[in-house]
Amino acid sequence: MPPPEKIIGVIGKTNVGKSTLFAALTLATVEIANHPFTTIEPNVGIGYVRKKCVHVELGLEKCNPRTGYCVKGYRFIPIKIMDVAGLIPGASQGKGLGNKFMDDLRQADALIHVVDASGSTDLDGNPVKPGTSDPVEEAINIQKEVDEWFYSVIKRIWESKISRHIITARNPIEYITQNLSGLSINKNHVVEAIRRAGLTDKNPRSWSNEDIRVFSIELRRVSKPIIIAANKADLHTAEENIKRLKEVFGEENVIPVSALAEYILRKAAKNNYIEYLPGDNDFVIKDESKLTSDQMKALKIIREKVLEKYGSTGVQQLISHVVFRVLNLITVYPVEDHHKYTDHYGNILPDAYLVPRGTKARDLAYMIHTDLGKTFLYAVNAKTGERLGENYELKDNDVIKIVAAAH
Ligand SMILES: Nc1nc2c(ncn2[C@@H]2O[C@H](COP(=O)(O)OP(=O)(O)OP(=O)(O)O)[C@@H](O)[C@H]2O)c(=O)[nH]1
Ligand SMILES: [Mg+2]
Repeated sequence: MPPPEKIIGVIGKTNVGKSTLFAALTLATVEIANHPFTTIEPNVGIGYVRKKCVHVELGLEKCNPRTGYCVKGYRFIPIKIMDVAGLIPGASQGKGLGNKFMDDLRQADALIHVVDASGSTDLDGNPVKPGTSDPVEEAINIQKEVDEWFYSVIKRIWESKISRHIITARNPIEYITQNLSGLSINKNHVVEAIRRAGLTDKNPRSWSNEDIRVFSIELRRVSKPIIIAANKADLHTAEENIKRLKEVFGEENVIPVSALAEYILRKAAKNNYIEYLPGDNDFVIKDESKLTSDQMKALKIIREKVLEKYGSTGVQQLISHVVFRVLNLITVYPVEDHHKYTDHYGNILPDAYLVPRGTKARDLAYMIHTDLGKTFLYAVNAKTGERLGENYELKDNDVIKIVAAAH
């Protein structure tokens, strides 16, 4: 089975641009024949992280991705995105679409928190004069809401199940992990949250309510880290607010974006009006005669107010940051023929897997096929020809062949 799929959730209050960001992220700028549908469910779709393709490093002319696509030496690797609707103040108490929100959120491995950095929507999502609403306050409020929700879910599971059986559980940490696995939580998350909560030396059997609360807040941070997308950066009132957001949440946790600009650029690229690769700092107009004067004007504004000012629309940088830095995934390319870098149909570098840093050669074998994992003999580093044992820790951009006893 392929690597466990990570899901990135998009959250935020009403009207900040969640759906625009989701639409931009899931709009591929090229036709992808083998993946006609980018939307899996109405609110779940495939986005793409951009990465220099290893075929360039190997001196190959091209590759044949089975999923995603490769343009101008950049590989666009699929990743699941979810538009999580219905987060309003009070959602954790079951207000609004609270339950649907919780259901979606429990699956997410990381969260993009879209904030209206231009300050043109109030806390309830009503439009107000740009610059009059405070995005810092908005961001703090929403994240508090997420923490409250998370705590309420953990507390419920704890009271209804964990507290009764943990007394007899042989391994309390395993037992806690098991009961929280529905929240996309693993043992590493639990251990790390316990450490951060300062509860390492206290047996979970005797945790107080306050201990459970501190633990659950740390667990949320570890298992569903939040990155802020400071959206509507194209509006002039955003600049000052972006600075303030960075001061409060940390430089690396706030990324200025214009979801609308990215959406317009991708759409125009897809229609062949412009040449633009998601993540680029500029675009080229292909045929001016195809564009209306309004469209020309919009493109000019995007160039001046977004690309020249921020170096990109920020959308591609945002998703790359979440995948490679926050989730700490690396890219590995499994192949069957380590001389030609192909599968047995002759497709060059057909797969680019996003796997957690720390994944071993044998784990990769299991991801490709259970049989390959079971009968694993050794792996081959296709770049060097070197033989690798089962415990070899995969490195970013490794091209790997697995050799197994029977397959
Ligand atoms: N100027 C500007 N407007 C944007 C941007 N992104 C979204 N908008 C506008 O903001 C409004 C709300 O966008 P949506 O994407 O529907 O927001 P949402 O968060 O999904 O809203 P709900 O689903 O109602 O919670 C729309 O009018 C968008 O065109 C942006 O980057 N810049
Ligand atoms: Mg929406």
